[in-house]
Amino acid sequence: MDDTSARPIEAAGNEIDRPVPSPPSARLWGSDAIAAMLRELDIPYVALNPGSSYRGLHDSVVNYIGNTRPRMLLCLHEESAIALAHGWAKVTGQPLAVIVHANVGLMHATMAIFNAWCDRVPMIVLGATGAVDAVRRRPWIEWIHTARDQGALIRNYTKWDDQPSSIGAAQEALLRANMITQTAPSGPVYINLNLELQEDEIAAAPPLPETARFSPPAPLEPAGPSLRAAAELLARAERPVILAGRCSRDPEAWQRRIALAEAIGARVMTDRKAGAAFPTDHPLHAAGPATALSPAGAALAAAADVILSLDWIDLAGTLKAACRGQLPAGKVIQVSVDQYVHNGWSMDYQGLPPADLCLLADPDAAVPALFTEIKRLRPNARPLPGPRDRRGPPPLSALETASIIEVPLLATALKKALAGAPVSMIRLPLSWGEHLWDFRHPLDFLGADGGGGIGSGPGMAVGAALALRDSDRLPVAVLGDGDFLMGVTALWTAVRNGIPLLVVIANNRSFFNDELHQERVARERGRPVENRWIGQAIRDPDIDLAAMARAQGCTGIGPVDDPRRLVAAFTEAVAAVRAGKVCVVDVHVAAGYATEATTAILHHR
Ligand SMILES: Cc1ncc(C[n+]2csc(CCOP(=O)(O)OP(=O)(O)O)c2C)c(N)n1
Ligand SMILES: [Mg+2]
Repeated sequence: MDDTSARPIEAAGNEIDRPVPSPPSARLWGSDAIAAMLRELDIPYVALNPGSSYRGLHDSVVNYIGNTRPRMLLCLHEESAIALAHGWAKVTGQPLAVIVHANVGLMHATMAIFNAWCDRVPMIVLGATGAVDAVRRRPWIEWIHTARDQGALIRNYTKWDDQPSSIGAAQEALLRANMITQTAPSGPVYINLNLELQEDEIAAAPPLPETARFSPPAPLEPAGPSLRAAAELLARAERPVILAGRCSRDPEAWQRRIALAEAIGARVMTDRKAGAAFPTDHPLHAAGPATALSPAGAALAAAADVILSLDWIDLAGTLKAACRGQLPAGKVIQVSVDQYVHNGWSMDYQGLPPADLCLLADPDAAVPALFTEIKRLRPNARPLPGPRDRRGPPPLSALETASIIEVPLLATALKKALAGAPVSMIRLPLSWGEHLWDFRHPLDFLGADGGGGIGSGPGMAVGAALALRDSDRLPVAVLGDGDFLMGVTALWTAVRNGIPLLVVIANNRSFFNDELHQERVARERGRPVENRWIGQAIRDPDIDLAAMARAQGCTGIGPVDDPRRLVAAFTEAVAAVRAGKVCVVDVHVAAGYATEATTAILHHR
């Protein structure tokens, strides 16, 4: 499906953590049968942080299935384990397995699971609980780590959870989990394995189900009157706009989106909350990728006669802002299956968008069907507009004259150091402007964290870099210092497992996003904006972020605060990553966001 899929997933770095073989024995335990079923799902890795509640399953993964497919990836925090699976899924569209300890491990994992839920990515989370039978519970600790309904902790932001009470039920639960998590809209699923189920001896391994007969369903292609009506609207449109939201990493689907836009001459907007969905340097690309539409993008959406949303995140809010609170004048076509997972707890479903036509389909399935119908109605495409004047990063000479590193200069120096080599931008910080980098392939940019939960950056970067390890792309994550500090120990897993990765820290020594919020409040209340940094700045002492990286075996460079040193620092970093290292460059940047983001926070646009 993408340029990593053809390569074997088991590659460099996988020779580590080989267990010595167990002596031959006819004895079996429940967790052996569960591990055997897990192996049938053919998932390459299981990210975990250990815990006694799943010591049975842990033993079976190591000693019964030999720590291969899945192979363990030890993480230093459960949030990192989930974030790693999240990053992996953003590249591959496929689930990894994660195991977390009873109660407390799952509690640590919750924010990351919420991020994965909001980002609609698949993953299979396994957990455990102390003995359900109270008579068998070890004193104290096993009582603390047993809950009546552990799944309740995360039920509001998972697609499904279960606590099977037999081996047969556990097998079925794993098959069902695998199907549900991969059916769009994707989302995390959770299976809680109680201690007895894992640790009771069993007479024989039950037969394994035929996994192929329990595959996730193929996405439905839209057809019939709604499809024809949508195609007619689009074929006749004079000023069509496409809002290209949550789309896949499939290069063929990418090409089909371009063909659709060209067939009707639609102006296309992209979103930085989602991965790259349309080439930013295409003449029809009109705005983004940004968190909110730029004024020019908003004007186009307001003036459009037909708006096609390809699973655009927060369509209602976007249209409301673009049309200054009014309903859009143009017809709206919504292509999304997202409503299948909307529930009463989480408002991540956003406002209710006006939709004159709804195609309950995944964008990848809907675009070819729409294209075929449109071509029938309107065989001749409109001429493309001239190339757009995209600003791009400041020129190299700016590094010579600047006295301080503004965030756009990171792009300038990175571009120079990469010298045209293909990269995947795994993550970009809030301070990154939409004009700084072009995306020409679905793996050029992977989007954001889904749930806005800070601390996911390092873990997601490791998971994405693992999925990109055998591709020709250099994985780059540009992270805020706050995000980095909350998840920094995720990097150890990358070093341990030989996963090359470049992390650039846009280190403004602050949780700066919230300085802007304090400024806004101060302005509203006529109070001193000079105080906005109090309770926000991460200074005195400044933290040596490169040393935190080095302490875990990464190459750590910085802090770099001289603009003239930036290209050399990035060149050294790129060479380190090419040599297989995890490299962190701590860059002291000036506090400040791109104009659009600043305006959005200060003026609530
Ligand atoms: C878990 C969590 N805690 C707090 C917040 C609120 N928050 C949003 S952005 C942000 C600042 C992030 O700091 P950093 O990563 O350094 O980025 P910067 O804004 O400085 O560019 C905070 C604290 C959050 N979104 N998630
Ligand atoms: Mg910061």
